[in-house]
Amino acid sequence: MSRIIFVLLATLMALSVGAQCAGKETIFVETQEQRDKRMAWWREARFGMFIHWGIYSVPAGVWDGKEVPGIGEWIMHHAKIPVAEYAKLAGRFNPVKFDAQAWVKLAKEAGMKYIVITSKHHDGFAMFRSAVSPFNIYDATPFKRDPLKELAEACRKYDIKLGFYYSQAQDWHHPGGAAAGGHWDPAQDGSMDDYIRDIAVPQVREILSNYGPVAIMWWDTPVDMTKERADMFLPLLKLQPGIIVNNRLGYYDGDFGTPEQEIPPEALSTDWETCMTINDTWGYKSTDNNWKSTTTLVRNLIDIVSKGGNYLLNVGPTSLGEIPEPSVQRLKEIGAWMKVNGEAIYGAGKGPFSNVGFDGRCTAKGNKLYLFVFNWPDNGEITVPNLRAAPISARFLDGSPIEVTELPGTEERTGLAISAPEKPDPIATVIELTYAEKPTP
Ligand code: H79
Repeated sequence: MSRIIFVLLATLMALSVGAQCAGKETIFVETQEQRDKRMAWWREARFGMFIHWGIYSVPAGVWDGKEVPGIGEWIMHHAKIPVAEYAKLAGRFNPVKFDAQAWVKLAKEAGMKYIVITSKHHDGFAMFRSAVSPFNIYDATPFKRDPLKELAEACRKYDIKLGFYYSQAQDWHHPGGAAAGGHWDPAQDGSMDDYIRDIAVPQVREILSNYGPVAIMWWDTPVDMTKERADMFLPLLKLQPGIIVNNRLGYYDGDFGTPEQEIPPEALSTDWETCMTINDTWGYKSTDNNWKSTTTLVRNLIDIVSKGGNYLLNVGPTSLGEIPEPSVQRLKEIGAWMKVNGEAIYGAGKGPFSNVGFDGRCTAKGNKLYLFVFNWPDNGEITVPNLRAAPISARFLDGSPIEVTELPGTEERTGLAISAPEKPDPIATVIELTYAEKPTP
């Protein structure tokens, strides 16, 4: 029985991911040059912060005294909580410890270049002051502040790009909004077209009008989206010239693919961004302590950049407005590594080797290659696969003295042997190789 459920879930998941990628037309009409210009900052950035914050942080994964399995922001769906009952959580949401500058400074310290925050998740609760629906943080909570406004100001102050997540299709609160697997409360029933026209479209107009520059529009789970419904949102994008959109609006191709909780096995030739949690939940869950190690998180970032992608790493702040301490600690540790090695990440992409031949990865940027050694072999030396030319210089980014030996190669190709530094970085030691020209395999 449990196996059947598992297969069913796996199929549903595959379907939902498939639907997210089944783009048929591009959203923006532009030349390749215009597109490259629009995508330039995003391709350079490589590392961003995802923030899942909403009133689901009040129950924090526990309902009626029991832990509800699954991701925290889905608690309303998983526990089939009636709309009116879930809505009462707003009255208990008062995140007095929220400090937009502290969040932005933390992202910056981690080496992140952009932030994407949930402006409305599937539960239908707007985390901004909305004139469209009273079910929002300004009107329905004792907090009486607009965190998106404060975050937008802080992002401008610290030169961090800001994007908004908005659940355009699923809305379990407003009548007519979609719900994966169907509605569970008659209060959810209604016309989806009315919901799109009267709630989703005007709210997206608000977030694209009232908060200054919006760099990214991050749609999610296009349940029941059609071309006609997607078309309702397209004119709004003109409010933010240069905006970048993901591929989850429905029907349309976006600017980038969105592998969720996974890293593609091989490099992709299109733009893409892996979004991932630090523990197992997006929205805060008091019972989830399955934190990934800093080493895993940094190596994920390296793996992703070596395959030409971005890493959007999630934090789930509490109902008091605080980013959980285990996340803060890891982000600071990532930042310490990035401070030394960031130049091997920013603006870098896929390297020339199909297999580096050691336990690590390679990225490329202009005439430079960066080798990331995760674990040095027992003989204390890595060998680098042959390229057509030898580098003109080599260095460890941490400043350790370097010893490089050219290996006897063929006429056209030269291999290298590089010895480990005295104190290898247990996360990843980075070697920069500079060539006279862009190195080719
Ligand atoms: O916002 C985060 C998630 O809440 C959201 N996307 C990220 C960024 C997301 N929504 N849906 N999914 C991810 C995947 C869908 C999983 C499903 Fe299911 C499988 C929906 C129905 C079957 C998991 C199992 C959720 C409900 C049952």
